[in-house]
Amino acid sequence: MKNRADIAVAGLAVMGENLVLNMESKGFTVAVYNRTNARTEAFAGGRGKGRNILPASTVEELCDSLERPRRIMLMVKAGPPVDELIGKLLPHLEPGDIIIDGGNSFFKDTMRRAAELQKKEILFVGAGVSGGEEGALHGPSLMPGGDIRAWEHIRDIFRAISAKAPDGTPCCDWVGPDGSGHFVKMLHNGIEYSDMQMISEAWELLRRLCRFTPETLAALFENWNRGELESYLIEITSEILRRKDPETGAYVLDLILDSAGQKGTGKWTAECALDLGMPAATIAEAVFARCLSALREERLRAAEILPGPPVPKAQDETAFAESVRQALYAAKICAYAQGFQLLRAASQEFNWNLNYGDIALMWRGGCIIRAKFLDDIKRAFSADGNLANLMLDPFFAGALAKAQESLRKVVAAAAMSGIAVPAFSSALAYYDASRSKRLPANLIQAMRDCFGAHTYERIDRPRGEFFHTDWTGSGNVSATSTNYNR
Ligand code: NBP
Repeated sequence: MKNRADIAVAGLAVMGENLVLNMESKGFTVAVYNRTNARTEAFAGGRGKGRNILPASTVEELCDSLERPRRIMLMVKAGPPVDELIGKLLPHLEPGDIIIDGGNSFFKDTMRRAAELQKKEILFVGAGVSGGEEGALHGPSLMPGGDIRAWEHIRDIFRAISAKAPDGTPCCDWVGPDGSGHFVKMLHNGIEYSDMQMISEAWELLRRLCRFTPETLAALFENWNRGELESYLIEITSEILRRKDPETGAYVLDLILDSAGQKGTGKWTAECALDLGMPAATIAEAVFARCLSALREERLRAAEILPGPPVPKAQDETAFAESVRQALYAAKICAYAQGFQLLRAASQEFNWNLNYGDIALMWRGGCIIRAKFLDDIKRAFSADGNLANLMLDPFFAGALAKAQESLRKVVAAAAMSGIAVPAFSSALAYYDASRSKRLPANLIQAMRDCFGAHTYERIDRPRGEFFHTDWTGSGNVSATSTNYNR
């Protein structure tokens, strides 16, 4: 074993431990530290035993055990623990050393830390790590961003441990400056929320309108996984549908309470969309859908009071199932279009100069939203790096032209049957609003001007000129001095 380690991992909960084992299996010597030393000892004497792992009981010992420049990857709970640990490490570091935060930190915290550490000449990297504990052990998707000078020192380790796409390309590339790596990871999770919600809505429609059995449904999803919807989430859906509880013999899915949890990255994505004024409505709907599902007691009470229509059986189940498949594909394109629109807005707002196609490639392996579909997104952005909206790429525009009718049919059938499909509905509304030459927003502007003298622009005058009408005849023709038009 080498005297000095190639890299350190601080934080030995499930993600940290698995990343260490992954790094070690690729030939790197890894120094390890955990705030509670008993965990370090348990790991070194357990899963880490007999491997090229150097346990450290203090941060000082950890820093001493590393090659220079030091590379220290933090795998601790996001938030104050990251600041606390960085504070403990700093006295033992030298200019040029590298701290990588591999946790799910909020990208604005990463931007703050990057700026603070830059003053101390420490190279800070915020790396999104996706794929859960399995990914950490066998190959995660890695999305590092921050001080570009760190990349040459961590590239080989990161690419070695990352997942590989079906063509062998590592699912890891440099994302961009300061908080961009963590932003991209957050966005990945937001998209994951919408993917999961839309798949669940598709399943609900097939179950209730086609009355398919779990076995038929599982076979259907398996079949879908051979086409344009091919993805990890569709694959696990068919496996989940088949799984039976060994004790009761019932399908496990039927035993699971319909109240969805969340850890907050979907909410962050929706908040960022609001902050940047971007219509990522389907991602936000997926977050709200989980919130509504969690209000189970209220739903049960309302179910006794609020009426809805009877749920009819689809007349041609095979045809309806195909419409649901196409609707899912169309809605997925709309949700990803929203995600990339948000990414573009963030890139412009923070001057990150992101490469959207390369980001799509990083998600092809290891992570939860891995899908064949991402290759088409890469192709779209390679053809036009300034593509304003994914839906306008010729391939996706063509796919939407084919599938939009199915999305309408399915949303209409759901509405007439009283089945809530918030993500499908919101994707359709996004599609239709995005292609509308004229929206009813002129009435909104008129109302705002009427009650608040907020002014409006006119279609027969240049943009940037603002007008006010004396709607009530009160003689007040002066507009508010604050420009509320944005
Ligand atoms: P947790 O998020 O459960 O964090 C536990 C770790 O944080 C332990 O090592 C704990 O040390 C350490 N820690 C805490 Br809590 N407060 C600390 C402090 N003030 N100073 C130093 N260490 C502190 O672990 P995880 O599930 O392995 O996730 C690690 C990171 O990776 C998180 O940011 C998570 O969001 C992210 N992530 C997780 C997944 C996943 O699937 N779990 C996937 C992708 C990313 P202790 O043992 O002394 O309490």
